[in-house]
Amino acid sequence: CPSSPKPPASPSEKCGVLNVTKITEHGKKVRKNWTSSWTVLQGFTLLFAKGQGGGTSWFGGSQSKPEFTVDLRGGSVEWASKDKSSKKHVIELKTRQGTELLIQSENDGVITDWYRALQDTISTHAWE
Ligand code: I3S
Repeated sequence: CPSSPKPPASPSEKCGVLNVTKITEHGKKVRKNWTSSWTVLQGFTLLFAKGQGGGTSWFGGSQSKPEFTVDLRGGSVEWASKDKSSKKHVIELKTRQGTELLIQSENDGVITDWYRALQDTISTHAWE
């Protein structure tokens, strides 16, 4: 996180711009709405802020309120199957609360790093 006030406190701290859409909310299917979001992984929480574009903002700045947060504890992450999206490099994230998100980047290095970070975070079970 280049503009973070302090260096990342743990390997599970990560941020960048990703394309995101919800596909299910509280177990119910919702219409896709792909948006480019400034995305931050902090501990067991994934935060999204809309339209941060260049990736130079940080939460706390005037235009950088988290729009949406996801609790990763007890969730799961996998590569989305082709029927979930026609896009390339799509991660499917399911939360214990019944929210499903698709997370995508055109850059496969970027998305692979996110996949690993999310997988690591979820698989530690360190919150237990
Ligand atoms: O799974 P879907 O319904 O094919 O998802 C596409 C739609 O959400 C589409 O918007 P409309 O609801 O206005 O048709 C989006 O523009 C597409 O990006 C969605 O599909 P992909 O394959 O890009 O996730």
